[in-house]
Amino acid sequence: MGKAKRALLTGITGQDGSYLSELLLKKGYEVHGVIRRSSTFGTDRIEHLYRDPHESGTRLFLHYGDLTDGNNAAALLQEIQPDEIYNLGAQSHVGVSFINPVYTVEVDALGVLHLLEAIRHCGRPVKFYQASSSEMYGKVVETPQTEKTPFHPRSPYGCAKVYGFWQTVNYREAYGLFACNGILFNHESPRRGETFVSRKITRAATRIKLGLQKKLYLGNLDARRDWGFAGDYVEAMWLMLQQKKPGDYVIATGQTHSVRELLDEAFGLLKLDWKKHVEQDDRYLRPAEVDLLLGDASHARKTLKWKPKVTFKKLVKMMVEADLKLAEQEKILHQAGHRVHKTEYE
Ligand code: NAP
Ligand code: G4F
Repeated sequence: MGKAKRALLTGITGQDGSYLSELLLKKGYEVHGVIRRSSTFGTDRIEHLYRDPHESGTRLFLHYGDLTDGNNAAALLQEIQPDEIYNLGAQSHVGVSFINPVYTVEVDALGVLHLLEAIRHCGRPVKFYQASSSEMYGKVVETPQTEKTPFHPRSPYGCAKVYGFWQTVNYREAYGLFACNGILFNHESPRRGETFVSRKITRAATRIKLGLQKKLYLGNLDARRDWGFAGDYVEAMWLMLQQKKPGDYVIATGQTHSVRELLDEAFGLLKLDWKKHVEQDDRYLRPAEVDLLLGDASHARKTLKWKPKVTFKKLVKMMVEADLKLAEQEKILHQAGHRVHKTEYE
């Protein structure tokens, strides 16, 4: 048996990091993930994968680090000697990027450069995946969006991702690095962060159903997104790094839906009328909005032989069912006298 491939993931504690770790471990990889020091545990999404490091057979290893620290990137490469790096770490909330633009750029733009520089100087061939985003299309100049569609970012997050995209292309062209951009359109799951609109809706709808919450406050209901399932999308990331040549790929479903339609679907599954529960709140409006995203993943379909398996309806159902279970557990706690409270701030 050959030596197991070694992957290094930034953002391993995030939605995509957890699904990608599962996939790579199944494929026999040794997986190394970067985690940030925090005053509370932030490893819920990978708890089911983690084993005590002293246990034999452990293939998931965690290392402290931060994308803002270039020395850390170089040291991790030296220590781990990975074959593949997946850069999933980011301040990934578009709304928050308007509030913390400089920090967002330090992590989402310069963080990419730190990793590329570390690879360039490490003296080994390391394949690199950059988590680029459909947010780069912003004020879209054509629909659907492909790898050839020009970018027009509409947020500090979008601008930072454009920087990371071009620096990845640049290191590929200038230094011959095997570096790929996945231009991923919105992808969700029961593990999605609770302040992104899909999860905010499925969490609230299920809590409202069980009497744990009365209202849901949202921003722009007219925005349209191409929403897919995160579990499908991480497979495309891996496929990109298994090709003969590096490249850039749009990953999307080719269907677009409005936030309103997402509300119809989620509340509809619970036989609730969302109009009775949802109120608009200007706090959730952004200084500039991305009105419509719709991706054309023909290149990935043809070259990677990748296609999404989970439809919009199936995705919303999966999220509603998972959140209903969560709400039921909350209700038991609530009935036992525990305080069940959620802070809404994004
Ligand atoms: P996510 O759930 O928000 O996870 C982000 C991850 O980045 C977390 O593990 C977080 O760690 C880590 N992180 C944040 N700041 C960091 C820093 N300074 N140094 C090191 N790590 C840091 O995001 P996701 O949905 O999994 O998305 C993964 C990547 O794909 C991101 O780069 C995102 O911008 C990009 N993307 C996402 C989508 C989407 O629809 N989900 C679409 C296109 C592109 P903590 O757990 O400690 O906070
Ligand atoms: O769920 P969202 O916050 O996702 P957004 O802004 O599209 O960004 C996500 O997808 C990107 C890919 O295109 C990723 F790169 C990025 O990291 C992130 O994962 O918002 C979706 C839409 C927006 O138009 C927003 O204005 O929903 C609208 N919306 C309406 N009310 C809301 C809310 N968004 C949030 N987060 N919270 C609301 O209350």
